[in-house]
Amino acid sequence: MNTKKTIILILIVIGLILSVYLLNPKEEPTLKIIEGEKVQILEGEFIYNYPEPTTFPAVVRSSGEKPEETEYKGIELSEILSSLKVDISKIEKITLNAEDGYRVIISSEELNESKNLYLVFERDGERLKTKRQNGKGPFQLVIRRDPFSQRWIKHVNEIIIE
Ligand SMILES: Nc1nc2c(c(=O)[nH]1)N[C@H]1C(S)=C(S)[C@@H](COP(=O)(O)O)O[C@H]1N2
Ligand SMILES: [Mo]
Repeated sequence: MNTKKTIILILIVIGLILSVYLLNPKEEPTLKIIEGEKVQILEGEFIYNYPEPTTFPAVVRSSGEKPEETEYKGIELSEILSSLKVDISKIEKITLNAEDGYRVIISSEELNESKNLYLVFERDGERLKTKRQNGKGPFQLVIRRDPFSQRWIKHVNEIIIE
């Protein structure tokens, strides 16, 4: 009787632990890079472990809040593309798509301006949270010359190169 109860208890505990794992799958963020027929899926770790990310200050103006001075960490867009062997000189435009359907188009002129476009993954030393976690990440494009941040596309999950 007692061993039966113990076994049932152990099974319940195992069931609970399993359900916690199954209901909270650790979603690894990814970024899809599309260039014609070529599709590359970048794992979050590729971005997070990028050898020399850039840190820069920015002022964030979220609607209804006062401007906030922050520090972002990310990678310059043209640099990621070069590291993926994309020929920057042949790009006409880049379309960035987000999880919520938001879309931003970057012209080749903008791409060639240095220190303007950054794919960021950290703000003030903290990883950007996902949309599900009510954050602005896991990846966001920060356009330093767009001070009102309308084009700072949050939750970027696809980059189309044309
Ligand atoms: N994915 C996504 N990014 C987006 C938007 C959006 O609706 N979806 N809105 C844009 C606009 S119009 C503004 S003003 C800023 C506002 O972002 P925040 O309020 O989270 O700071 O995000 C920009 N990036
Ligand atoms: Mo906005």
